[in-house]
Order: sequence, then C-alpha cells, then structure tokens
Amino acid sequence: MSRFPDGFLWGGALAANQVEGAWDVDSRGPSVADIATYKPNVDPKEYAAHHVVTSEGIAAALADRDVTYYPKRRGIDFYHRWREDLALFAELGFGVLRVSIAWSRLYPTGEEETPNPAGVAFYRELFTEMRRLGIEPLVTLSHYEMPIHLATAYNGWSDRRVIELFVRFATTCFTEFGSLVKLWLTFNEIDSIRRHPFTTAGVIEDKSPQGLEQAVYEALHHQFVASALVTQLCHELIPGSRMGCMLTKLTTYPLTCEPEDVAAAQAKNLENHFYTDVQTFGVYPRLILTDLERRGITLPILPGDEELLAAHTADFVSFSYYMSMTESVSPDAERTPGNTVLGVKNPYLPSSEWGWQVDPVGLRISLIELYDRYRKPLFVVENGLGARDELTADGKIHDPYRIAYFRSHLREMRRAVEQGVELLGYTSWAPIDMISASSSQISKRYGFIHVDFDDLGNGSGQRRKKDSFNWYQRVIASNGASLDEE
Ligand code: BGP
Repeated sequence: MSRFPDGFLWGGALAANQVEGAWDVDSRGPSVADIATYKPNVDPKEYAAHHVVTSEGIAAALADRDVTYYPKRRGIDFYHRWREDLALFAELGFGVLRVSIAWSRLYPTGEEETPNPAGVAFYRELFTEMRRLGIEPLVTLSHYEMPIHLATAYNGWSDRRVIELFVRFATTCFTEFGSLVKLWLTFNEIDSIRRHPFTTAGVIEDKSPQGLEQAVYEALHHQFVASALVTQLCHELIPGSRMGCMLTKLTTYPLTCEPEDVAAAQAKNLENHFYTDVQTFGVYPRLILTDLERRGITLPILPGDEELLAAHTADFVSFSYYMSMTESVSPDAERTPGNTVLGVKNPYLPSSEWGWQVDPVGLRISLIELYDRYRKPLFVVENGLGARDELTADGKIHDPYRIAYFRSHLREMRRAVEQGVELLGYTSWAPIDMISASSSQISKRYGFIHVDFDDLGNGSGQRRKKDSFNWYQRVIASNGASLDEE
C-alpha cells in the first residue's frame, strides 16, 4: 500500500493559547497561559525548571499589561487573521483542522452563568468557515487555557466544584457548535498535569496545604470525572459525535538490555499509559492504585465516580508524538530534554536544537503499542519539528530538515497502518508558526507557513509558504503516495 486508506483525515493542529492572541479583546478573560513568559536567556534545556508558579508571581504578571514578554497574549494574531490562515490550510488540502476553544473566551472567570456572546460568535464563524472550506473541525475542549480566576480562587482542578464549571463550558460548546463539530477531544496531554500542574490544571503549590502531589492527583481525578461527564453529554447532545482522549506519547526505551534498565523503561511506559488507561478502560489500573497508596496519596473518589468512569470511555485515542525517550538506572547516563521531560540520551538518535531526540521508528512503535493496548481507533494529533528557520533575502524559507522529519515519520506511520492499525487521521504540529508551549518562543518554528514575528513580537505578522508547504500539499493530494518520491 503506498497510499493511506480512503477517507484518511490529513491536516494540522493549533491551540488557541498559542495562536489567537487578543488576550483581553471582546471580553475574553485572562487564562493560565497569559502569565507564561518568554525568557530570552534561559537555556532551552532548562525551561521545565522555570515553570514554578506562585500566587505572588501570578498577581504580578496580571498587573503587568505589557505583552512583549508574554508572547501567548499576542500569539500570531490568529484572532484577527484566521480567515487568511484557513484559506492557506484549505490550499494545503486539509480534510481536518484541530483547534481548541479557549475556555476563558467563553467564560472569562469560569463562574459566569452564561457565555460571552463575542466568544461564541468567534468560534461559530471559525467553524462555519472551516465547514465551507471542506475542513472537518477537531476541537480540544481544554488545551492549557483555563480561566486564571479558577486557579487563584479554587486552586484549579483540585477543587471538585470546577467539574461543574467545566461541564457548563462544554455544554455551551456542544449546544452552540454541535451542528458544525462532530470530533472532540477532552484534555490535551492529560498526563502533563504531573509535569506542569499549573498550565494543565491551574494547581498552585502555595495554595495546596495538602501538598502539591496530593493536590495534583485530586485535580487529575476531577479531570477524569469531567472527561466521562462531557463524553456522555457529547454523545447525548450531538448525534454521531466522537470524543477522544489525548496523551503525550512518551515512548521510552531501556538504554541497555540490563534487566534493571528494562524495568526502569517499563515503569515509565506504565506511568505514561495510566491516563489513557483510565479514559479508555474506565478503571484505575491496580498497579497505579498500589503505587499511589504506597506514596500516601488518596484519590478523592466519591460514590458513583467509578461507575461514571466505566460507563463513558473515550471513542478513540489521540496522542502527540515528537520524540522518544530512553531510561537507565545508571547515575552516569547522559540526559537530554524532550517535550517537558528529561530522558537519557539515546546514542542511536539525532537530536533537534532543543535536544528532542528524532525517532521516526518510534512513531510506528507507538502506534502499534497503543492500538494493541486499547483496540480503539487512533488519531495522531501532534507531530512535528521545532527548528530555527532562515528567511532568505528573496523571502523564501528552505526547510529540507522539516521535510525530512515529516517524510520519515509519515513513512513509518504508513507502515503501522499497513500492519493493521486503525488510524483516523493525522494533524501535524503545527501547520503555521506559533508560540511554543514550553518556551513561549516563536523562533522554535514548526510551521509549513512562516509568520513574520520574532520572539518579542516585532514584525509584520506576514504569512509566507515554506518549501515544506508544497511538499505537504503533495502528500495530502496523493494521500501519502508521494512519500515514496525522494
Ligand atoms: C505539546 C503541546 C502543544 C505544542 C507541542 C510542542 O506538548 O500539546 O501545545 O506546544 O507540545 O511543544 P513546544 O511548543 O513546547 O515546542
């Protein structure tokens, strides 16, 4: 098979907080993303350590109306330029576009009884135009865009009352946009709550007298309950709809065949799968429950929760894949960063400028592993290469390195499909340059489309096609057959 199955959904993925900007326009409320700062002098390998958030830091950031060092407040001005961008995505031939709905654009504090009409109008126009262009919306309900008021007033998802507020937000999304949107995702990279609990769940350490780790698992349980509730609602309110869960797939290899290395890698993979296990099997894995008990963590499970989780599981499993990891028990093993993680360096793999290890075979391994585990359709909703692109004097961007990354990964993805993996589609991260989630840089460019902004927001915002634009356009037009061209 040189082509993908008929009806395979080719496209790209965006996140509202990384593209929209307009952070305080048309009554949008501040979100947890709006205090993320660009740190021009921090080694990209150290960014994860800079995600410590305090109540004092939040107050200071919100008092600062400047946008220069808060890149997510301006994004790439998608809020005003989205028609031009959709036209470019349609020119690429997209059958699907993944976007998120910024919770704080519909519910500025999260507590309102009714949604912000301007926010509803924006997303209705966006989805209507996508449909007109023949692009299927794939919509993430929560992609690091929680109203920051819910973090400061409730300590985020650690407070069970946030479930009801999220259900109110999701119900608005389903009733307002259900005629336009059939494919939904609950929580982006739900597993990332342990790596950056504020961004993912609005949890703040100095508001967690129970201890940060206990607060994180309380928040995670509430997100699992909310995930089941909105899956049930989605099915009830939108006939023919499908709700997926979404995981950061961090496939981890043992550095050697020394059994303790193998056990260390196994532990990492079990922990990574825990989240989609709950959302797909509808039950907490016994190995995880035993480990939590050993660590003195108590899950706030109320009567009825477990029945809810079991009754409303995900229809499909989606995931992001950028790089693979390696693990070893050796204290001397050299480490390298990945997607907000720090793994052992794999001597067989090259690394991106940000240290992420490039492993196309790892995508095939991940697809086979997840399909065999869950026996449900899969969807690759993030995959791509962050790199520094150069704009030539004549306004071109030659990015053979990005073409090479995608060609190798898509070939391996096709091999997994040939082996029988049921794959619904693929949305690259990202079709257009945007603000990086972890570093708030735009200079870490992912797009097939270049955006003329620098890390401090200087530039025209002009969109330009990179060489990879035409390459991906051919991949889509040929449904993958052009991947065999050199
Ligand atoms: C994932 C996020 C995306 C995207 C991606 C790339 O974790 O779901 O929002 O940002 O990472 O990472 P980064 O932007 O940090 O380079």
